[in-house]
Amino acid sequence: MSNIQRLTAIGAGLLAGLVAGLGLTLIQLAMRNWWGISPPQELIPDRFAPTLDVDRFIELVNEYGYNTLKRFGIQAGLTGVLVAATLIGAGYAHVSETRAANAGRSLFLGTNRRGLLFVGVSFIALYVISLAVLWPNLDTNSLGLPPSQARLATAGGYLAAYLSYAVLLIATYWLVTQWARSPQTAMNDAPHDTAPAMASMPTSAMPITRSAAVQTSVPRRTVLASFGGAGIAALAGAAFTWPSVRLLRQFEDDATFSYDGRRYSGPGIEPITPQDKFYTVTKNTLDPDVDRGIWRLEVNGHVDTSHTYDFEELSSLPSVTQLTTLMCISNHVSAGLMSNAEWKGVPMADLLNAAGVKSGAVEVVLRGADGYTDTFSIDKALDPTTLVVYEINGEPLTRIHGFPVRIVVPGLFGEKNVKWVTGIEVVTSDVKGFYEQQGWGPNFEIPTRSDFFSPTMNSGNRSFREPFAVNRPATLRGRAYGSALGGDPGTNVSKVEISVDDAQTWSEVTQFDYEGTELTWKFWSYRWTPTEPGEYQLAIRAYDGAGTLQPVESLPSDPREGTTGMHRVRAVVE
Ligand SMILES: Nc1nc2c(c(=O)[nH]1)N[C@H]1C(S)=C(S)[C@@H](COP(=O)(O)O)O[C@H]1N2
Ligand SMILES: [Mo]
Repeated sequence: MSNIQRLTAIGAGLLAGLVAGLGLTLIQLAMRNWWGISPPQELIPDRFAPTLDVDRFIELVNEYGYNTLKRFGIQAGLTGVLVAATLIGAGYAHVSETRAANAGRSLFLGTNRRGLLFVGVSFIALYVISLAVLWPNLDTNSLGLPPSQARLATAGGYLAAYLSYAVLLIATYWLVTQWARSPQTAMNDAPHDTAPAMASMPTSAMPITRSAAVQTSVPRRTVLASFGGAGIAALAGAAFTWPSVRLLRQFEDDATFSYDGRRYSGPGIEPITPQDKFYTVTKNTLDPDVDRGIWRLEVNGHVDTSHTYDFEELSSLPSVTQLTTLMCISNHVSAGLMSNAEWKGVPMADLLNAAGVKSGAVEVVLRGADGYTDTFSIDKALDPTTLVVYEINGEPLTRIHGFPVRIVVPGLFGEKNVKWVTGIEVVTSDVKGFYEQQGWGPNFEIPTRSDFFSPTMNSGNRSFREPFAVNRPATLRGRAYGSALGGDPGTNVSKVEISVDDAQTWSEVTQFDYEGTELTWKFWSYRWTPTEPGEYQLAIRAYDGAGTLQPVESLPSDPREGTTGMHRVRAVVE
């Protein structure tokens, strides 16, 4: 085989691999769409994000933003799969076209034993590696299949997808090389046509092998014809590209980029956050779109009797409604990754008691349809305020807030409030959830905090936008949230104090526009009448129900307590 023929073959292999890779991507996107099966391109970032060290993770998020990291993860995954698919195509061409391989008889679609072996080994290796590496994440299913079924669905889906790739690769390569041969030589050649007659001959005695046939044709024609083949392959590629691009565009519209990190803050905020304004955080690039009919909740692990609930059974159990404030651990002082709502659902304790928690239980592990996991202690799980909820402010949860069912666990950071929950497993050891593995924690209790939200501040909430007027009363307003550690019984925030002289002297705030409950924030207001023009440094601080002062020292982002500190705002009086 001449060098030019070898190069032509490798080129055909690359092309066939790329086309088959695009086909694979298309099949994966379709499976994601129809059956909720997350492809490796989506699970690999999920698999490795938790292995990042917490400080590195905070650094990366601060530098690039979560959305950029997600985009990078998905793009790297999509590109990686296409590159791998293309290289396997080249490998297939190389192995198929060696003299030894061509000396054997053709099996079907121009394959020979060596070529088939190469595809088979690549297929098995990729499949086994995918399952082994992604094992912890295979229980992801965006339609809401419970973990045990989701794992089977994903394993089956990968099998089908990889097999499709193998068949596409062989077929496309055959198409390209078939075309690359001139009509006459293709007729003389076609080893698969003549093979039956020669099957009984020793291979070495075969008069015409495929490479021999190619060699007998005029090389220039072969090269020209292979351009024709390339054209056909390019057309086939385009046929895959078009729907792929369409699906990718739909993916972009659907992706979480537009709402991940949505905040709720500013002078207009209400004590109870409307669902469509509720702050939003998700690890996902594409959130689950759970089908309530398919969705199930498995309660299992260290219990007497496991049970799987469907939505109807869960929502027909005795329910409670409860006001609860949620806050993300990445919320900055006075920022808006915090909201309050009225939740309706079933106490987790009812489900656990029905299952019968065995002695020795330590934690519950919660799983979401997106493969997210988090944990808290069995005591917290059995606390009557820890809920498995399906309504917020009297409406079903929307997709982005965990439809159809999520966890609400008062006093613990947002990440413990697992959305799209499909599994509650009782365990006897200290298991680590998605972010916990990075090194966050161990307490996850929202510390007592307070801030100003009105009047309007400049970005960063460090100064008021408009000057205040001498001797004219102004109303300052803000929030206060007390740690669940204090305040039992009674309200969590026992006192709020304000300073207008740079934290030198403090006055108690006595007006509360929203008292809330022991599980929620409060809204406070304060009439301030400055008597002298000048610059003022205002500050606010709160005490929890046990009378403990909030953390006042500024911690930019602490893996244990999140961002803490006292909110200080500059005011100009004219
Ligand atoms: N399944 C699942 N649950 C999840 C998350 C997630 O990515 N997946 N993010 C968590 C984080 S970090 C926060 S702060 C809250 C945010 O809930 P919200 O978007 O409804 O406000 O959900 C938590 N629950
Ligand atoms: Mo969060």
